[in-house]
Amino acid sequence: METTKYSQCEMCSARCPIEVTLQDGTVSTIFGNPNVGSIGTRLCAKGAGAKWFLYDTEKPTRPQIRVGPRGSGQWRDASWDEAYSYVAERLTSIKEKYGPESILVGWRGSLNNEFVKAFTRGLGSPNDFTHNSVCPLSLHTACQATLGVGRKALGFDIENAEYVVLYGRNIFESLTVAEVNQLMTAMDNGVKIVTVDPRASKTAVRSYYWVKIRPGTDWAFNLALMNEIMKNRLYDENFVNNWVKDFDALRRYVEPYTPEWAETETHVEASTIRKLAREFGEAKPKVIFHIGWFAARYVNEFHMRRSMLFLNALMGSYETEGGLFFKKGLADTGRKGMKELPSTIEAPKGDRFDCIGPGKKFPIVDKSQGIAHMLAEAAETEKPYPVKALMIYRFDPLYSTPDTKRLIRALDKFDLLVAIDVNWSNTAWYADVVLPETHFLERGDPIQERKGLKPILALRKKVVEPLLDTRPAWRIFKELADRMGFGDKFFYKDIDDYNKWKLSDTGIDISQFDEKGVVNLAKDKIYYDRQTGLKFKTPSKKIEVISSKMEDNGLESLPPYESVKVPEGKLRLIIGRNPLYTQGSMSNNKYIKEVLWDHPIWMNKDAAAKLGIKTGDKVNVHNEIGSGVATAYTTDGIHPEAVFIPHGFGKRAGAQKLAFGVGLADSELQGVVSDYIGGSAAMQECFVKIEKI
Ligand SMILES: Nc1nc2c(c(=O)[nH]1)N[C@H]1C(S)=C(S)[C@@H](COP(=O)(O)OP(=O)(O)OC[C@H]3O[C@@H](n4cnc5c(=O)[nH]c(N)nc54)[C@H](O)[C@@H]3O)O[C@H]1N2
Ligand SMILES: Nc1nc2c(c(=O)[nH]1)N[C@H]1C(S)=C(S)[C@@H](COP(=O)(O)OP(=O)(O)OC[C@H]3O[C@@H](n4cnc5c(=O)[nH]c(N)nc54)[C@H](O)[C@@H]3O)O[C@H]1N2
Ligand code: SF4
Ligand SMILES: [Mo]
Repeated sequence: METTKYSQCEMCSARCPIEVTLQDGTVSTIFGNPNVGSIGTRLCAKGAGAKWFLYDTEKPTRPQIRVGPRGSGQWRDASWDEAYSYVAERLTSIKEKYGPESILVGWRGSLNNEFVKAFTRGLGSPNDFTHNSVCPLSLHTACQATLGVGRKALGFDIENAEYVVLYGRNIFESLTVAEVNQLMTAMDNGVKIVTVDPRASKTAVRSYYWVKIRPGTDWAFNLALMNEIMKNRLYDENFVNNWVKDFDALRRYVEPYTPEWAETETHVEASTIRKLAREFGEAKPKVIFHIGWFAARYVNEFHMRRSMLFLNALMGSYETEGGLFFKKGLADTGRKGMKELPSTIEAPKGDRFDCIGPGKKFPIVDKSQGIAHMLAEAAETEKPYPVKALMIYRFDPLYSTPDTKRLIRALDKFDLLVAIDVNWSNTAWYADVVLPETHFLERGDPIQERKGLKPILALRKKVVEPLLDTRPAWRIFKELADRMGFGDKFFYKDIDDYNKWKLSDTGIDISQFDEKGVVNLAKDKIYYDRQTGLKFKTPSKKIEVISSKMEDNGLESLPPYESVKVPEGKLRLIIGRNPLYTQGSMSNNKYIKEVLWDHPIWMNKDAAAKLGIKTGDKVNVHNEIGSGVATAYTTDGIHPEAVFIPHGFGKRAGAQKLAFGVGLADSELQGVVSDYIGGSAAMQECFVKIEKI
């Protein structure tokens, strides 16, 4: 018998709404949910790989307790009861001996955030942290310091834009289906894509203009663009007068940064910068300087992202058709918000492990995000206190944060490592206990509010019964909390009960999801009034060139640009995603592996020739942090200072037979360097030597 069910994909964090067809209870096809306009209707290759992942047998099939040394891969099966007792007893004794703050809980943002946060609060630890410091943290910090809101408050009306400027934002490969659809529609409408990238990505080659920039110099490029736009009064005066605080300070600041100055620094011709500035000025406000996503690249990332926010302000492109917009949610449709479990539990106070806070190394970083790559330093220095237990949910810090060897040494100082994962991550493989979560098609999760111009609520429902002895997050955290003596804080019976509680103030009933899997909250697009109604949440309620938040914390809002340098004889390792892998978590998928087994290292043809290297040669890639072997691919399509590999290869969990050891892991070559203000790991402050083997 054929049945159709609606859910959400979780092969990456875009969570595309899906329609799953079952034949006699077995998944036959997964497509996009046709009821959701442009964000539905299609899946990417990774989404299609979900079916293989469901029936994959190389993942943990029941709770595992380590019996050999850490990382040896020697495990024994355990019942849930035994695994919970093992974790709860050790957490309790660590808490008694070292205090709750010695327990760290790291997680990648997901629909289950609320259970992880509530659990950490229940433990009494101030130390939960997300994966964001190795993704968009600097961008987020820049948005908060400049606009008073986080990066997620903004969306992009790409379909109606005239120009979309992408700084490495590789929409066609580092993709979400919705954004790809939007950009393709925009291309049909005649949009001009300008891609700034040292490398000919698949987005760069489909662009109107590919700006082959010298890696790490986007800030200089933007300073010169602003110089040209301001000098020639190409900006939106009305918008600037209304919404930009200290505009004159910005004008004075960019004066020395002429296109000629930028040409030397960025290797982009001054005439190109002038031409683009003029074209943007003519097309405004329908110009989007896409603020991007994965900001974890350079030490000056924070200022680079701020310059993008300023450029959008000069174009007047906030809250306009074809520009950026504030995402709208339940509150904008006259409803009350959904309830969240953590808000019912008091947040623990006290110093954090990651040096966030006034007077600390990262005074303006959002502590609700945390800084994952400070793990090693915290364990090494034992400052402000020793850290002893690490619980990880849906995150693989041992693969996703820089300097694997250093982190392993640091993890060895922990008394307890617990991983809650659907698969064998590198971190799970190194843990003491693995609690396997059920595949996303086998479980329900909390309702998601998908904010946008036309917001919706989306619900993940169980599509098939679990095949293995796994449990969903709502149950794992509830049952662990029970064992730890704070089960009363997890008061719901099951996920349906929890979701009904979440909706209880909204006026929406859970049965409304039955028909389409989603509830549409608005018929028409919602815009705020551009003259009076924009929701910047800075103290001045404007876009702050001189940022109150920065100045209050002793940080200079407009510091001088510092020239970028590459050490003699070395090349900069730049990174990115590829369309078939999701970070580190797709490399053992049989469907995906059939299409892309390994990936070569891209080198500039001339730079490679100087080293006697040509396409197909095996090369040794090394530096003071680590080394590895790759196959060279030489091309004109990359700046001579750079070499490129995508993240996702060189995995180390022995149980993953397809992925194990295939390819080069960038995290084994990167040192721990931070953007000194934004808090992100500056992963591309990484230089390597390459030799032919
Ligand atoms: N298929 C797939 N899609 C994904 C993901 C995935 O894993 N797989 N992950 C999702 C996630 S978590 C994220 S954060 C996003 C990331 O998406 P993007 O922000 O688009 O990032 P990346 O793919 O990391 O890098 C994109 C480009 O940045 C370029 N680049 C390197 N150095 C510089 C530089 O100095 N200046 C400029 N301008 N460009 C530079 C690289 O050459 C690369 O082409 O993708 C999301 N989508
Ligand atoms: N060196 C280097 N480091 C990087 C990057 C890079 O390019 N180079 N990219 C950075 C970026 S942009 C990001 S976003 C991060 C990503 O880093 P992570 O957040 O660590 O992402 P993944 O590598 O996808 O690992 C996520 C883990 O979650 C598990 N998982 C997936 N679905 C579920 C689920 O439903 N439940 C549970 N419990 N687990 C699940 C997967 O099996 C996997 O082990 O890495 C960052 N780190
Ligand atoms: S972009 Fe692809 S992998 Fe990510 S949620 Fe959508 S279909 Fe799934
Ligand atoms: Mo990311």
